[in-house]
Amino acid sequence: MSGLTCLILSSLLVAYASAQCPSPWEPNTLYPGFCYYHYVFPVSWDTANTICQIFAGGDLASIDEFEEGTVIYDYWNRTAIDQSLGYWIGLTDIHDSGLGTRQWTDWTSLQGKTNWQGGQRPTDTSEDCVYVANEGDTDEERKQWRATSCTLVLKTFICERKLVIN
Ligand SMILES: [Ca+2]
Repeated sequence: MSGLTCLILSSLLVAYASAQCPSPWEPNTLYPGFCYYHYVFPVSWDTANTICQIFAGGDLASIDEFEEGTVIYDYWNRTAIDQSLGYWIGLTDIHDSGLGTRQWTDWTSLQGKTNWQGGQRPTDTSEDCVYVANEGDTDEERKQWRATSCTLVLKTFICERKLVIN
C-alpha cells in the first residue's frame, strides 16, 4: 500500500470514527448525527437542564419530528428503571415574558410540531416544563407530552448531543 493510499484510508477511518456517538450515548439510527443519554436518577427539570448543558455537553432532548420522539421513547423504555414517572424533555417557557410560548432549550424551532396530551397546550402558568408522560393505552398516547413544575417534580431525563462530523 502506498503512503498516500494509507493516508487516505486512515483519514477516512478517523472521519468514520468521529461520526459515532461516544459510548455510552445512544445513536439515533433514523437521524445519524444525534446522540442521546438517559440519566436514570430523578431530578427537577431545572437540575436536568443544568446536567445536560454543563456535564453532558448537550441539551435536554428536543423532539423535532414525531419519529425522533419514537426513537427517544423506545430508548427510554429499554433503559428506564421506574416507568411510572415519564421523563423530561427540553421544552419550557421559563425564558419567555409570560406569553406562554414554549421553546426547545437547544434553540431548534418548535414549528408547531407538538404532541400534547389531549391535543392542547396546557395554560397553567405554574407549569412551565414539559415531560413525556408515558400514560395511556396505546404507544401513541404514551409518547404524548404534559407540563408541570420545573422545580418541584422529579423525573429522569434524556440529554441530546449533535455529533460534530469533520
Ligand atoms: Ca432533537
